[in-house]
Parts: sequence; structure tokens; C-alpha cells
Amino acid sequence: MNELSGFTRTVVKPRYALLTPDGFVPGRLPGWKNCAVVVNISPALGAKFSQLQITFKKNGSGEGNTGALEYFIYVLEGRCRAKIGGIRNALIEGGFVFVPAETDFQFGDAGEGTRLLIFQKTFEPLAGAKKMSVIAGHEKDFTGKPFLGNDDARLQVLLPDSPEFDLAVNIFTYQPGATLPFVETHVMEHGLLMLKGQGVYRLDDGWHPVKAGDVIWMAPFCPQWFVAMGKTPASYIYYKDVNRAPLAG
Ligand code: UGY
Ligand code: MN
Repeated sequence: MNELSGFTRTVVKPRYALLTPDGFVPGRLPGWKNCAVVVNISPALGAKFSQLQITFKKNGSGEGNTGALEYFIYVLEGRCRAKIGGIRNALIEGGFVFVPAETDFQFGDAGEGTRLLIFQKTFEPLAGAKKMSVIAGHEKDFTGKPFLGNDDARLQVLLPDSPEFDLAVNIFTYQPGATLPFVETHVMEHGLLMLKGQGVYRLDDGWHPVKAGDVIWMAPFCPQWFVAMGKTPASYIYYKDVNRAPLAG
């Protein structure tokens, strides 16, 4: 909770939203038993995807089928086991799994307090492309590459950079003082969770102090820029839609 009653850094605008944890309200989702679910971003906000945080309580579990959606699931804290498309995985903090559309999933054996971040998107298949498979990995196995030549702003690309994928999920880590090199304005939409540190995010014509735990939604063409501040690196994990034509022909 905020120390100052009635104050929040949360702002919801037509082209972007900054959502800070003091305002998160947990609910329930079908299939997720003994779990607290916060829907941070959804079409109700104006987005074309959803971004959720799920916290397991005692005996928490989740199961279902992705249907028309694909899921990217990242372990923010704790550990759990998953069975996805019949394949078993043990997931620990920093681990992730990509679950393609039309795939059965089960999550369980989670320590109390285990937290998952989930991005969900309607899959737009590429004509003639091979079937998408389940991908499991861990962020530590992805080297951070300098972003546009800057050693102090490094990008870990967690999913294959290949045309059948219509989403990307990356982790961006900035040394204090490092910035996005220019104000980006692009067709891709973003959903973002600050993982570490702090900084200032420029969103459209607003300048917002941000820190670990904050969530940001950026609509297509929302001008965006970031500078890391403080004494420790700042990092965020973010979603973007990629590799599809803006108008279906
Ligand atoms: O991938 C991106 O568009 C990224 N550079 N954007 C961002 O960090 N806001
Ligand atoms: Mn961007």
C-alpha cells in the first residue's frame, strides 16, 4: 500500500498504462485452483494480448488447454512442475515455457508463493509454416547482447527469432545511466514487467519514475524511451508482437 492515502503512480491513458503493485486486485481464473490471479493487461485496456501474474497458494494448481491462444510463462519466484503437451518440465525462478495454441497444460507441485508471469496472445499462423512446438528454457542460458552497440544496455532474446513466431519475449538489462538510444515509435505493442532496479520511462508525452514490480502497457505507435537510474542495474521483461503484416492481404 502507498504511505500516502489516495496517491498512486498508476496512470491509465488511451495509448499506454503504468500499473503499480499498490493497485493490483487479485481474482480467480477458471482452471487455476488455489491461485491469486492479477490481470495486469487485457483487451479491456485496449491491448491485443493479455498479461497476468499468478501466485500459488497452498495446493495451488492450474490446468487447461490454450485453445486459440499461445502462452509464454515465466517464473518470477519459486518453483513448480508442469506437464505441457504430455511433456514434463521442472520450472525454477528465471525459467520459462512457451505453450503453443491448442495444447493441454497442467501446473502443480508449486511452493506456496510461487509466482508466474503469463503473456497470452491469439496465435496468427503463418501459411505453410511447420507446427509450433513447446519450448522450455532458462534466462541464464541466453547471453545479453549489446543493444545497437551499447554494452551497457543488453538484450536477452528468449524465443527463436524466426518467422513462424508472431510474438517475442525479451529481457532488457541496463546499467545505471544507460538508455534506450532513441525514442522508439513502432507498430508493435508491448507488455512489460520491471524485474529489477528503477528508472524513468517516457511514454507518449509523459515521464514516469518506475521500479521493480511495475507493469507497463504500450499501444502500437506509443513513443517510448527509458533511462536506468540508481546504483544497481535495471531490467525488464517484455512482450511484443512481431513478424505479421499490418493488413491481412
Ligand atoms: O524491442 C523493443 O521494441 C524495445 N527496444 N522496446 C522497449 O524496450 N521499449
Ligand atoms: Mn519498443
